Amino acid sequence: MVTAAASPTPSSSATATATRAGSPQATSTAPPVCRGDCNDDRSVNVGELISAVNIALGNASIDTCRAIDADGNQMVAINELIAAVGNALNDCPA
Ligand SMILES: [Ca+2]
Ligand SMILES: [Ca+2]
Repeated sequence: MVTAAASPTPSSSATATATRAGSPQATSTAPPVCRGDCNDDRSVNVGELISAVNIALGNASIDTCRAIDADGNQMVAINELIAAVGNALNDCPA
């Protein structure tokens, strides 16, 4: 009597633990967000305005300039562009 107890069980114990660390929120002591200031240097330059326009047109990802998105809806509206232009012409809010 042959007892075929050959059970090739591939022990696939690959536990993929994807821990998502790090919140995208800034520190609580940060000054007010300077609308359109993509690189967070407290000023809005022409390049950042162009980035904002490109996002508004759908030619660039919102990830290229999160600072332009005031309401966080992943899109750039006219009022957000105007705010960025205002910060470019004047100074960022302290
Ligand atoms: Ca800037
Ligand atoms: Ca928006």
